Amino acid sequence: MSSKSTLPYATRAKNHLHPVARRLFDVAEAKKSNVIISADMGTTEELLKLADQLGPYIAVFKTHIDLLSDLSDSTISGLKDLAAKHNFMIFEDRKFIDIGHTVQQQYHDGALRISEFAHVVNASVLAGDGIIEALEQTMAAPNFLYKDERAMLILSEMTTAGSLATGDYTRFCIEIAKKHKKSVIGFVATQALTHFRGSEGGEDEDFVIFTTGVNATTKVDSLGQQYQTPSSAISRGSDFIIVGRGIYAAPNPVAAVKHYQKESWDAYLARTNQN
Ligand code: 5BU
Repeated sequence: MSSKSTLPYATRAKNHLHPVARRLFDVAEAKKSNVIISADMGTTEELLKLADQLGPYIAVFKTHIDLLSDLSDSTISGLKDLAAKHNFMIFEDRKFIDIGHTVQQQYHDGALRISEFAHVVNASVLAGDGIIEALEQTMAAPNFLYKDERAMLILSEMTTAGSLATGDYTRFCIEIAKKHKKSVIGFVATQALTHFRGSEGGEDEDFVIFTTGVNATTKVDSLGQQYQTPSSAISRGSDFIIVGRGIYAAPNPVAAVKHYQKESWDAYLARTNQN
């Protein structure tokens, strides 16, 4: 985790070694938003409509591209156009988890075309750090079109009841991240990970925390999902909150996203002593 979480995003943007992390913080600062919409839609039309509606209020648009029943060229080009129009980044929550050779194929050139549109992806290190090395190799290949525009997060905790991604597992994620700063910019985690002994890094270390399981009004769903509020997540060290149903299933998603934007931005200002 970042010991830099009390610093403003602008400062972190200036100092970060990774161009993708710099851009994330720049976008957050420019839009005064640390909200990521989890766009769990089933069709391209719904996905692009949501991206256009909520684009002005979010920093990142999170996809599960395999939920779409009609993925095509127009999905990918539509998403990229809207990301440019509204200045948001795209995070594909693919949770890669396989041998290195397979994940390279899933990430790049596969049916889902993830490397083409996703600035950020995430990977589980259940199988060790070979998966990170494999994705890093693809991202750094001389003929890779998006060099310096792609990065990953390690899935170090999960929000579901009974998750096994805790304790030593999470500690192992931190160790791996420290060894792969060329491609790993942080973690998907429910909180800052500073309570892990040895997690504090050197001056140049600034891991970004993306936090799922955020909802302002609900505590759980019927399938094991567990929520915390936006202000709780940010005050516990999250840098970007990820909200799905709390926004897209609200009666008025634009009103809802503005509510989440304000609550989590205010919590960020408080955490960084800027209020
Ligand atoms: P919700 O509607 O806000 O509950 O959606 C949460 C989203 O975040 C959904 O896309 C999940 O796949 C994703 N998620 C999660 O809920 N918990 C996790 O630990 C991780 C991802 Br990693």
